[in-house]
Amino acid sequence: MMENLKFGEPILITQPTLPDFSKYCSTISEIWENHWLTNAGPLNKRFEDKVKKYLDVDNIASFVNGHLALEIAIKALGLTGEIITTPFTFISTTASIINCGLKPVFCDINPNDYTIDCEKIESLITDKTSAILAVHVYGNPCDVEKIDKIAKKYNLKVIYDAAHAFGVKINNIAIGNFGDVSMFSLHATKVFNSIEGGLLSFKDKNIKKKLESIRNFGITSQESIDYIGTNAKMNEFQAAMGLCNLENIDENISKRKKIVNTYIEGLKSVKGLYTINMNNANIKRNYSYFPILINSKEFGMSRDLLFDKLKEYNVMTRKYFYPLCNKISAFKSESETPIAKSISDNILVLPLYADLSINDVLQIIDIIKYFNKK
Ligand code: T4K
Repeated sequence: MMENLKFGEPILITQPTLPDFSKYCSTISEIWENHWLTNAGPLNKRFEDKVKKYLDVDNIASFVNGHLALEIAIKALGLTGEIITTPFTFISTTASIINCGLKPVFCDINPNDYTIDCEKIESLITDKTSAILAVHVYGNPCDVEKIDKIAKKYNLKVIYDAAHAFGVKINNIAIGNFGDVSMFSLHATKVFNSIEGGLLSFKDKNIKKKLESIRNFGITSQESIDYIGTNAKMNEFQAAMGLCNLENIDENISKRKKIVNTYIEGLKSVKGLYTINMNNANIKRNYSYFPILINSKEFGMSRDLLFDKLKEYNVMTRKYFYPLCNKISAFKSESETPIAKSISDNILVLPLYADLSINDVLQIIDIIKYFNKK
């Protein structure tokens, strides 16, 4: 152990961004004035308006969390049968399909940015397929043009799990404008948080009422319940956090960018360690995660051993996303997705959050380099 490299306190994979305390207090003081806590309150409405502008989309609805938003999107689009999706994601994506009584059909990913491999989608389409649920994993945009072409050809709906992609743009078009519906997670661990929270942006403004009704038990008016719904309303404390954090979002993303560039520069000479190419000029990124891929032979140590060793030095990394969603014990799937398996077995996500100091990043790089030399 190189004692001088060990952190005194654990460096966590992430740390939520919090607004100035007095700012939050003054925002929530409105709740005491108007005695409105949840169920589409005034702060919630203000938040929806502001975040819609920030995300540069035509239609938006807010939810208590991203996961329920995803389930509600599936229900509101009236999907049935099978949905083609990626196994390389957080379990929420797969669970949303299964919880709605549908079958996830797993498509392999591409090895460059780990999003769904569009060349492999068509061979998985059957007469039961109703949609493609793709994930902009780590904020890397899917090939939205190819997915759109396939969806049009086979008359499928497209949902993007954009949980990681808040603020991302492709060719200056905000990412929530692609597909039929996009889901953004506003969980504490995300680039932008409302404590817990979720958003759906959607193309067809006619589904707005349905989405809002399903999030409120299917109630459409005091005397009519037109859908079997759930309770997925964002409360006023969440909306207040969203409003406050929205003011700092651009500053946070630029701090994250600096951290990511420091990692990339510091790690580029490390043998057997690969990072995603971030140099596509047409993509505006949000720097939500920093994954590294370990080739154990070249690096001299497996991903799992590196994970353990970094922990000894108080660097808390995560194996996002391991296990793969088609290899979990709770859900048996026969599908084989070799590229996703190899990425999932060798990926490690390094600590990244706006307030992580550059000195700490440099120290993490030194620790990784130290193991690389051994
Ligand atoms: N789709 C995708 C692709 C997703 O990644 C997610 C969520 C969803 C859908 C569903 O959206 P939500 O329903 O969550 O809005 C975390 C998050 O809980 C989850 O939101 C996220 N993806 C996933 C990738 O990461 P865990 O199990 O890793 O969380 P946990 O509790 O281990 O926290 C991670 C680290 O963050 C810890 O080191 C501690 C730190 N932390 C966490 C919290 C909550 C803090 O420092 N403070 C905090 O308040 O899932």
